[in-house]
Amino acid sequence: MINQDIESKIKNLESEFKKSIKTANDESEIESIRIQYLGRKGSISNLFKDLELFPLDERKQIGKKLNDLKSHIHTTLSKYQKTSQKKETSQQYLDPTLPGDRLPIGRYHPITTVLRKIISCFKSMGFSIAHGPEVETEYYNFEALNIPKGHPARDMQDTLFIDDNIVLRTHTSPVQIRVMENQPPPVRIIAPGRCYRRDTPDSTHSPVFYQVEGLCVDEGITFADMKGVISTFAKQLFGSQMKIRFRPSFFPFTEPSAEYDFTCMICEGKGCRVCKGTGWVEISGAGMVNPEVFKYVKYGSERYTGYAFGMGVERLAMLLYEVHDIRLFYENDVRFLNQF
Ligand code: 2NL
Repeated sequence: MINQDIESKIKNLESEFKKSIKTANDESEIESIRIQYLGRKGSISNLFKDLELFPLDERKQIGKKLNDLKSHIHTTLSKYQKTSQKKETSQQYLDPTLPGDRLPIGRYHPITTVLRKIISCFKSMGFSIAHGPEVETEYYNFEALNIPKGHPARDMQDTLFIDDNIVLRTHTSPVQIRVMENQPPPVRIIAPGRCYRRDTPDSTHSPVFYQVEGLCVDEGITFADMKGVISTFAKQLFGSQMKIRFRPSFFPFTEPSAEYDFTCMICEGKGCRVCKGTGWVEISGAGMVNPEVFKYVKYGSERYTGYAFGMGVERLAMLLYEVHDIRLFYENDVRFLNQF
């Protein structure tokens, strides 16, 4: 072999390498080119073996050329390898055949769902929906409901004060007072909304809660009308086997007053832990509007009678969904909220 032969072999190898690296499509093709040129039995190794046939001075000169080619091949291969890796990950990311990401879809908060059920039930019985301010005067929150200053009910309800005379409403009754102030009978409304009390949170108390109050005033309205309305509501929300019962009670704004219970929906009245073996669960209070309240809104109590009732939305939601801690509704833990 003569000097020119091996030099042209080196040149050919270089141009051959340049061509083949351009056709390499992925990492495995680049790897097989690497083995072909730089492997232990590859083209570069073979040429180094040929080198032994040359005298020392020529060996140095040709060896340098061979080393240059070797390092050129080496750096070119690693460049290609890097860009190929990038290309492969970005191709994966953009692969249009992959299934799409599911869009997160929102849902109603369980309290909202129950509130909507309650509202649609009373709408179907001819009630209108009334709203009012959450920040109220003591007059609307207490006075007009026959709860005078110093009355134990004002302490009982542990009120949150904004200012002298200004409170966060402790119930939605002030909405009903405002409606009666602004329109003559007949009135048939429910007032759903947020209320506030200075309670320490526990499994059954939250300082923020929802209430729905109902009010019906007209000529000849009786306690029996209210029993019919509440019984229809109980059956619509919990099922047709629901029964209701009333127990005597006292509120300053109603006379007579009662507390009402539903059949325990957990054990269907047989007696269980939730109803403490009684078969009944307490819902809330109700009664005939006290004529003292009618005086404040200038309704003639000779001509008109009315009933009013309240209900706690969280309490109904807890019974409907078997939730044992009211605080879960206000912690916004999506693991809880996603179950509804
Ligand atoms: C409860 C349940 C109740 C009323 C609310 C009411 C409203 C007006 C007049 C008379 Cl404007 N009553 N609402 C009546 C009975 C019960 O709420 O347990 N409250 C302490």
